[in-house]
Amino acid sequence: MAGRFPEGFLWGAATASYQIEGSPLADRAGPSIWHRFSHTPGNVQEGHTGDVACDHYRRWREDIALMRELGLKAYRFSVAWPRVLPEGTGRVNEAGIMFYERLVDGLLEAGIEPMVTLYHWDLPAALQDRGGWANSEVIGWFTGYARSMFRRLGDRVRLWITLNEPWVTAHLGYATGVHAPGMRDIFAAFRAVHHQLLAHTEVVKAFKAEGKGEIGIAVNLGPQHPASSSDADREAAERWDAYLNRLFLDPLFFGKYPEPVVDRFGWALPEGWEREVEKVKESMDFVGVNYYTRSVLAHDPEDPFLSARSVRQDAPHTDMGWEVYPEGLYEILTWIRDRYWGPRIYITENGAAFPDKLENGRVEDPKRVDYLRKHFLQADQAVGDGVDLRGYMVWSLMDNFEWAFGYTKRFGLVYVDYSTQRRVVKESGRWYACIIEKGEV
Ligand code: IFM
Repeated sequence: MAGRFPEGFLWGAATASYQIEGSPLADRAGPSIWHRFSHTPGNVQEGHTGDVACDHYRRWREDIALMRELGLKAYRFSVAWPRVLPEGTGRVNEAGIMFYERLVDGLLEAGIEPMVTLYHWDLPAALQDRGGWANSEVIGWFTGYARSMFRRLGDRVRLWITLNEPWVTAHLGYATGVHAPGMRDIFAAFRAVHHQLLAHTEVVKAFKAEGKGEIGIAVNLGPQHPASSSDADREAAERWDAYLNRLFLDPLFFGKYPEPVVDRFGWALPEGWEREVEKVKESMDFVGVNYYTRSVLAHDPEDPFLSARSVRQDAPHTDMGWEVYPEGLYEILTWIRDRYWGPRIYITENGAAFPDKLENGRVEDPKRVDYLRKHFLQADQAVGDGVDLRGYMVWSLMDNFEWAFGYTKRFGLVYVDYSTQRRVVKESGRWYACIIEKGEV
């Protein structure tokens, strides 16, 4: 099977600020919730922090050269809000914003289209002290910050993403506490859902009033399959589907929260929410899809959360313990096409972690090549079946700080030797460069 992607298809790679930049407090930047969280013992594997990461804050020129070597057409990165506004609101920190201005100019000079994510999890710690995403004031804070970014970069950046994986922010950050800010409060998690939806919408409105280009959201999605044909397993899978896949997209397209989620948590929608959520409908230009795997679910009354447990399949898994399931990408893309009337889509993340080794100056990673090839083919099939797919950002450009796993998981097309900061293009990176050049899988 071979696939040809449309002319102008945006092949790229993605990263995020806290995961690669390092120097989190440089040039008067404020601390983020991830700075605080990673410096609290017990939160991140092996006590790793983002203090140095890939040192991209200082090596960004070298990293643009690497992107050129790979032939990337686009590069998705995020802005660290506390570099631009150390306290989260107020006056812009010139040195912080200049870093991103230089990065964007460098990308454009190299012929690489920047795709900018405004929020990829590094909230200014000062705003967490005021409740973070659980406080409705965050809508105004986020809009103010976004306006500053549009004003400074809007003349050069065409592609914008408001929030990365808002479900992860709410679920892992506020419900299970595995991510910053480390809260375990399901009601705070729902407030974080609601406020992210409203903040996203306000920012889209601000963009439409002033900006040129396209703006969307990046959501993490994956098929939720039942482990058997029993009604109980089917319902367990439906609950997860509503909670993971539809929690943001249903409000954004239909102006309504998915019923199974509301029912499950005995969640009487707070006063005014039903009315507010109606207004978040259909405001953006595209859906960004972050796809990694699927889940297979069985009903489990012991599970306190959604009465469901995930059943491991007899199939290859990545180093994250995630099943390799390329068909799921086709399933998700065509599901979006059918359920939400065929919106424009970018794959804003897809990739795999494997325990790569640097040997004799080379990194052979055939499993990643195989993973990517199979996913590209599924994407191609979806394009053939009418999905309006415009681009594909591989996660990740280079190995980086994988949140609670620290540096123990390697997702990069480029290997990073953290003891020297040497970068080595992996076999998968070379292979990807050939695909981009030919425009064919
Ligand atoms: O590293 C993360 C990224 O920050 C968000 N999406 C999933 C990736 C792999 O876990």
